Amino acid sequence: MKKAIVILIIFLNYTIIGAQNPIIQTNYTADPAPMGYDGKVFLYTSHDEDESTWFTMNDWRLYTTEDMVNWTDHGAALSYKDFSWAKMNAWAPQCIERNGTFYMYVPNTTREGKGAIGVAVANSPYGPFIDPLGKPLISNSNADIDPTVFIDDDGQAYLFWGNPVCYYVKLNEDMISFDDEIKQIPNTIEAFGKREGIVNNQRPTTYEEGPWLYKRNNLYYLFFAAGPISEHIGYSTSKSITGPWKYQGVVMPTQGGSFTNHPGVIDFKDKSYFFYHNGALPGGGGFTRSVCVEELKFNKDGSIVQMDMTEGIKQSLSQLNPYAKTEAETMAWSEGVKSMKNDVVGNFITAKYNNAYTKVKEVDFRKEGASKFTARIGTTHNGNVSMEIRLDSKEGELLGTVNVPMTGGNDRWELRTIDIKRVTGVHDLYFVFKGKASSQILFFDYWMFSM
Ligand code: FUB
Repeated sequence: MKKAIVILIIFLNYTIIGAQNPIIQTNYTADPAPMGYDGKVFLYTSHDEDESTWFTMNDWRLYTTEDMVNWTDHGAALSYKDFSWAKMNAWAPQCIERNGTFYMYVPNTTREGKGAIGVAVANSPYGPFIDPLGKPLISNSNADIDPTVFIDDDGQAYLFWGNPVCYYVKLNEDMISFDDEIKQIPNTIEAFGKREGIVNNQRPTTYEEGPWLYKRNNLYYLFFAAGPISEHIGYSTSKSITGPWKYQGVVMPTQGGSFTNHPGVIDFKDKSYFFYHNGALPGGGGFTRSVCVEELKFNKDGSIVQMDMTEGIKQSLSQLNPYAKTEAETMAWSEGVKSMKNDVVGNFITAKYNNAYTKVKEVDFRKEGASKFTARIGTTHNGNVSMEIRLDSKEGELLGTVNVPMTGGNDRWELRTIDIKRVTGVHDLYFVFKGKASSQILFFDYWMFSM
């Protein structure tokens, strides 16, 4: 009975009501680090491996959006293996742009077993990122996790990080070195609020980990994952980035089935957004987490309107053009789908089982309408593998069915064009994958409509 109720809740949550959270369903993701750049949100995340029972985390992934509802998977942007000195634990990252160069700050465990923060540099937000130092940027203590980077209006960059205390240092203009001494924000009740529950001398305040810096109307905000565990998100403010910080309260209470949480905040296209993670996907939990986003609102006095974890952002910021090539790994929602990458086509998706699907939100076919559909697609299975194109729900109006050619592998693809029932106006688009195989029913790389 209990199981049936849980299944019903998941069904109502994700299928009927059309939830957008968690925003990534094709992998377990955590520790969101959003960056607004060039009209897009670049969302870097850490990555919980499937079926993890510990923090089994090997790489950092990248997702982008222009509309806040359809996200494109760019695969792994960086791995701990890209740092010669690192042996594991690709934990919470953050990337920032300075003068056209991108700097990604990441924690790793060193080959000697110590916590450390490295920096990787790229000419593009998509990478490739390389380690310019060949050694950690910070190797200060075992508290060296969860870096957050911030460039103030005067051009001075700062790195903040740490668990169970918050350290900070001024970075040099090259962003990969520092001359200033490392300081610690005094871990006082005034700065971070008093921790509830069992007295813990090492953790007297709510500050736990995962700091994130943000500035609005000349006020600095320090968001952080707060204890006791299971974590909630709290925040402090200051008129100066070096403090003193004043604890302001809870941003998001403990919710969502993961014992950690992690904030990431940006302004994008005239709104502010709060990213976090929970354990809400099927199979999710403390070591199989998923990134979500809410719109962040402020009171008139600059304080933050406390948020619950919700179904997420339902209104797209702009409509998607179906007459331009769109990657199959661009989606607002999916079930039973995994993203993959190879050297032949880059990122693509595969369907894990019959009736797996992806949804693309708010596609504008315009008054003129479309009557043809093209996809790069393939399968390793003989016969009866197809992809249905439907409108507005998984069972909605059928525009057409692509019979998927047996190409023999995801290194071999065919471009298929079919006639479809004419479609006009704005619709959510569903690709529903059909086939009898028990895994990897088909491979799907990109699609476009034509008139
Ligand atoms: O994802 C690994 C660790 O869990 C992060 O570094 C913390 O912030 C917590 O989310």
